[in-house]
Amino acid sequence: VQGPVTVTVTGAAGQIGYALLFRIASGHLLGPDVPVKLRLLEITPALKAAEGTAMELADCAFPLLQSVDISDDPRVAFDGANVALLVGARPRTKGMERGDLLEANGGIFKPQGEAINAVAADDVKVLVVGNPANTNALIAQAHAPDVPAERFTAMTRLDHNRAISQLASKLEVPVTAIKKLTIWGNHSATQYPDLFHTEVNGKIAAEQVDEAWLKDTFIPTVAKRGAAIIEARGASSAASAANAAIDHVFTWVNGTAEGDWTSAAIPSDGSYGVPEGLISSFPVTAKDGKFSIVQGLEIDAFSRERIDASVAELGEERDAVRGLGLI
Ligand code: NAX
Repeated sequence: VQGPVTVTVTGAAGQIGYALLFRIASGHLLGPDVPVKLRLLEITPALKAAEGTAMELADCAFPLLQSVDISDDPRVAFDGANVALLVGARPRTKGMERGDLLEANGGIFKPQGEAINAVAADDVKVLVVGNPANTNALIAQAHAPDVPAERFTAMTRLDHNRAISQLASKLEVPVTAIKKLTIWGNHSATQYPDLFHTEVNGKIAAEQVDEAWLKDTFIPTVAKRGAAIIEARGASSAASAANAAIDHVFTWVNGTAEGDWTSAAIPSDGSYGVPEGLISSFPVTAKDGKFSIVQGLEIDAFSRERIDASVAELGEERDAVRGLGLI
């Protein structure tokens, strides 16, 4: 039997936190045989709410859950973390410019990066969920020079899962018939869900749908799904986001299936013309606890244009946080 894994969750009292913690504690993050120690980070005013969630966690009597600790100090919360889920972030509020948003998040992700560098376990794996996720991951990474850069990732798995679901519904196939879907670029409206390498029962997806649906329905539906959820539910996606975070880490630790890949935002090594160092979504496989970018895919002009546009946005965000002295 494996020893316990310490999982730190930030923004633990938020709505994603509420959907996430119970699944971590029930064994869905790492596997049904892996005991878990939870460490929750919240801002001081939300500590009481986090205590309430911890009471409910206790009331589940989860066999795998060994402990729950709560703190408002990153140096305490990331102590010994093997997995760090950075969910808490500063949302964009009315009238806020992008620069203000990036600066406010710099104030969160810089100290968290420093704390991870100082006190997390040597094998720490970091997933940033809080938006703007890719650039927040870049900020945290910049302040954790002793942690290998590739351990900082950002979440595009929700976009990936949304795209699979939309395609499955269009072609009236089960989601399990779909393999090798890719989300490229930024977790934002510029993201590019690519069907040109996706296989549906072994055949290329883009050849099974008409071009107008792909361009005018599929791509915008996936990219704007978050807004559609807010419109319908009156609150942003939480359970599906938590589910995607679980999927991202489970895949990272346990690997992708033979003959398939997934999407994750990981530091670019320059593949597919994405500038080195940008944390961009790619087609990735996972093996032995490491993500690798799938190599050798042919990118046609249609895809190239969309990948370039999303990557250009990531470059602008990087330049902006650099200009603010955050990286
Ligand atoms: P909530 O506002 O419900 O919860 C956020 C929590 O973070 C709050 O409890 C807040 O007190 C806490 N927090 C704020 N600053 C903190 C800090 N410095 N340290 C620790 N905790 C802190 O938001 P929720 O709906 O849970 O969403 C969380 C984040 O996920 C948002 O940034 C949201 O934009 C982002 N999302 C990212 C997605 C993705 O696919 N990458 C999809 C879902 C979601 O929109």
